[in-house]
Amino acid sequence: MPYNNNKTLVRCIVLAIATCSMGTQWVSAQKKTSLKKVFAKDFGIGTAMNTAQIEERDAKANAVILQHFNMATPENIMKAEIIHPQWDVYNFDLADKMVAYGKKNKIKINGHTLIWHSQLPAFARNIRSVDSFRTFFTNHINTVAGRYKDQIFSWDVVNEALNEDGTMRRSVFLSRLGDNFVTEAFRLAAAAAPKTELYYNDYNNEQPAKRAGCIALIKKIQDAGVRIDGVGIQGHWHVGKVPFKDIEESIIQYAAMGLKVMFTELDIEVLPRSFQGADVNQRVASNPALNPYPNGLPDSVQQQLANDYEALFKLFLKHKDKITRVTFWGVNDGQSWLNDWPVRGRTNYPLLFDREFNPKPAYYKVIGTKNK
Ligand code: 9MR
Repeated sequence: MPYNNNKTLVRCIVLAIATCSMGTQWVSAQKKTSLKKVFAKDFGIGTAMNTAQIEERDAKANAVILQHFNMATPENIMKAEIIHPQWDVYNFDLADKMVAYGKKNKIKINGHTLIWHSQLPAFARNIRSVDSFRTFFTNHINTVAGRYKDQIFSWDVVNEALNEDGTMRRSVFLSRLGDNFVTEAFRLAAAAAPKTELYYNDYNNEQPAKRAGCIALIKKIQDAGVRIDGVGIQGHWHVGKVPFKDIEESIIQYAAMGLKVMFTELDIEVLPRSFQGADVNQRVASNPALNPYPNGLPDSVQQQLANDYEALFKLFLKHKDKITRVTFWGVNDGQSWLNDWPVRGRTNYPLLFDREFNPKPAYYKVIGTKNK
């Protein structure tokens, strides 16, 4: 019996040492690599941040953010609905916290977003008079861009003003102000925040028809003598269907216009969906067939995801002279908006870190692109 007890004890000790050393290895593997360090000479590496992260209420997320990212975009809290809820009421609380977080941790903040048809406060949607709407538009940009003029690095001045065929989206801004509203937004932002970089941001603007519309829109701003510094390609793509050729062509064409090119909301989703893009108004009813991996991602899909991310970063590195930033739309899979869109309550896996904040195979492939 004592012999058996001893054997058990020895086994326990061996197991404890092994577990401990695996833990140490995991921690040191985590410690060793860092996205922002690996790509330091190539482009900035960003993440979207939600409220809990901005308020540092999520310690694990905070550790990952500090280790891997040197740029960040507030996922929601600088949108008009939150920052400007009523005609003469602004709520800068969380935006100020985000700015302070960036300053404290040497993370450059991209403001998102001044003018967007979605997440508009109800009062703005209901303004009927053109003059009043123009006053709202002007006050909003002056006040918000003005407040952060020396504190944030860049603004997505206008977000998603285009349809898939490259025509202007029939938004409340278009109907009240006409199609010059984009140029006017950039003119106001440039005056309110002269040192902040100013970008136009959209999804699917790597697709040929929408890209042509985007180029025409930006040319209009440039021809008016108004400053625009760059274009954001959001990068909401689908595993196995990442449009590499269109992305490369877009990087080349946008850069040829003198613009900085950036990938602003990158994620690669793995769940079934019958359309591309990121129009938040498109919704699909819940159905178990649309949520095939509630308990984990099969290896084959995990590998495909890793390969897509690898190919994407190889492409980014090939054009690193034109690309200034790559921002992921979230820190880890659990936080992603894609768990609730276009179908609510699914289990999606679109980012480089899993629900426990462990790096996924895609993470290692991305890091590995620098060694090839
Ligand atoms: O990720 C954001 C999600 O939390 C919000 O519910 C959603 C509401 O409109 O907006 C998401 O972010 C969007 C971004 O602001 C603009 N491009 C598309 C993004 C995904 O919908």
